Amino acid sequence: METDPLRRPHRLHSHRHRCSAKTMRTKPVLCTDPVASFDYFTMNLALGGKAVQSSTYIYPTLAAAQNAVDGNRQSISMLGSCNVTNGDMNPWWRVDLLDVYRVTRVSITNRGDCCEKRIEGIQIRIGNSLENNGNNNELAATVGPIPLGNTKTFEFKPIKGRYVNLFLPGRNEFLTL
Ligand SMILES: [Ca+2]
Repeated sequence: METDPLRRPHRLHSHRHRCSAKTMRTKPVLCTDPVASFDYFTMNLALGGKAVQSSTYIYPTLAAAQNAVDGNRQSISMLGSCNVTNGDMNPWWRVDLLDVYRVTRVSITNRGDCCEKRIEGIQIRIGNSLENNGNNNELAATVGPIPLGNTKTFEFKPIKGRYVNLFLPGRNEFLTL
């Protein structure tokens, strides 16, 4: 198995996850909301990453970008564990994994209280560039329908990168995870 010379598993183990070891072995992508994993150890790289977004809805705490990687999959937006942008054109959300990894899957939990179609068309983009806020990085997958409050995992060939973007091009939308 090819390994990534840039990986730092010890640092990851020290602060990156709240999942128990048992949970990580048996349900590697069910520990939190959006999850990025890579193919040597399966772990939740997104948890503990630093998230930002194109804008934040009027309730800055309830709608904060970091809520999408807080380890809590509560999908009722008003309970404060989802991110929400304003309804701008081309909204985006990005998590900085704080190091470069070979990312092989991303799991996304849709909002559970309304508006299930808002998530459709989101592009998962991964790479090391911050050009266009990271939205020009390699396209890993495009999100289709996800039922209210459900989680879908997207698997793809390994893509090396530090940034994982969820980018919704071409329409005015509230981007919520
Ligand atoms: Ca959350």
